[in-house]
Amino acid sequence: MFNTVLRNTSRFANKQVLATAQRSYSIELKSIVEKQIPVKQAQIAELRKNHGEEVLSQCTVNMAYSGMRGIKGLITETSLLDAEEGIRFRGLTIPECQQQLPGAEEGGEPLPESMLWLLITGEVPTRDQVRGLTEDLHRRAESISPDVIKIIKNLPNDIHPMTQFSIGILALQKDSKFAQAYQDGVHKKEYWKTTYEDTLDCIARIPIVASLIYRKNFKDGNQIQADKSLDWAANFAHMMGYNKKEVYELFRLYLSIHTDHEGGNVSAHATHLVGSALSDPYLSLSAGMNGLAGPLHGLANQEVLRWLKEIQGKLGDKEVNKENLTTVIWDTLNAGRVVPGYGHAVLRKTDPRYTCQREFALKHMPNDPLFKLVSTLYEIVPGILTEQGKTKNPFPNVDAHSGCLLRHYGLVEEDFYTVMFGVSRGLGVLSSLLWDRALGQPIERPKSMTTEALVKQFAAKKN
Ligand code: CMX
Repeated sequence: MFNTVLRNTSRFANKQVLATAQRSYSIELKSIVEKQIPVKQAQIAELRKNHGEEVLSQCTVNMAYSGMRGIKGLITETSLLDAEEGIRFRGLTIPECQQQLPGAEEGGEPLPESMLWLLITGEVPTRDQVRGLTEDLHRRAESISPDVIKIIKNLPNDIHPMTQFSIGILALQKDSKFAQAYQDGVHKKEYWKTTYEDTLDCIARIPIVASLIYRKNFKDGNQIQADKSLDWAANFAHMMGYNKKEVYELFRLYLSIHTDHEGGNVSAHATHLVGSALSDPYLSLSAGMNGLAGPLHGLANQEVLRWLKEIQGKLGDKEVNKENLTTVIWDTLNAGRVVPGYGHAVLRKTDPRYTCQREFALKHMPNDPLFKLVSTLYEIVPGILTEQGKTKNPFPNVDAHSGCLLRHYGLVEEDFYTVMFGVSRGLGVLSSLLWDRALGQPIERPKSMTTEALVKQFAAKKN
């Protein structure tokens, strides 16, 4: 229905009316943020006045040597992760988002624009607000610099798509309004305004960067122009060359659920850290993407697919049954490798992002052979990891499922999967960065120690 509405709008609407609508909608989002900023600032001032010296969390020596797991030392407003329950985006679980956030059609998957609105404002948008945001993003995408297209087209194909994506985001940086405003001597109270502009410009343009990388690396190299009658996610699928209704729905779901996972994960933390030096949103996001490109983080979706194919290769003509799979999983573990797509630094249950993708598969592709393999692995991997006794969480994470869905619809190039994750993650980490600027978060600079200093510290205590 949403598409039809959009199509009808773009077909019949008087251009001037549409331009007015775009302006008023985009200003509406910005003005909501503007109104929220003093309220949040006052809330924080009150909290700090009353509780500023209270201990939030302790840091033991073990924690310092274990990737700072469990130390509460960051403020991220957009989402919160519970070890048992999974992610809540501004207080809403994934099923609640699926129910409440406007989709392209009644009962359909949420539109990432709806999620973006929620992440930025904490409010569920109306259908009209989402439509306005979609139009605003289309308008912002139009002014992507031709230089960016040229840079991407000239990148050699043997550079990994994630590296190309990071380079592409850096190429967009020359249009940073924040960087320009800073050079012009903008007052620090105004930082958030150009961060807002960069955030929306960047989100509008990264699907062009990503789809161009895809077309160049894996297809005929020709850029497919945007279809402005489509929403942001469907248009991304379209620019990659996929135009089925089911693919549009998959993209909407995929690009909504990968947006945010509170602040401590590598991509969110890296974006926040780099942004804390007042590096602009493009520089910050590119840094986050370099973290997402690690195999223990976002690249795991690529690794899962490679591993599934490896399993299929090893089994050959043998039946895919629990016994055969058990042997293959132990082979992976005994080779000193991780089972990709399983485990998590915070979660201790099956990731709800896995569950909603599984539900999508059950609804749209229940007989897909790879989905059956993924499902059988779900039945046995947790038991094997528990038996091995190392991982704190033997259950699947988001990356265990996403590849088999994409592959089902013909998106077989697993080297590209993390780029899709990155396009989505941009929405969450840039929304957070916007609030970092709005709240005047300072440069991040935790204290580090040397082992020698710690040894001395404890020796001194003993004496
Ligand atoms: N397979 C095998 N061993 C695993 C494992 C897995 N899936 N998950 C954890 N372990 C091991 C760890 O490597 C570690 O071993 P050592 O003691 O030998 O170093 C031990 O179990 C304890 O690890 P943990 O505390 O349970 O997990 P961490 O918080 O250190 O790491 C994560 C979390 C995600 C990096 C880890 O579970 C992992 O490597 N998983 C596989 C890769 C993956 O799917 N990453 C994607 C995560 C989601 C995302 O960010 O996109």
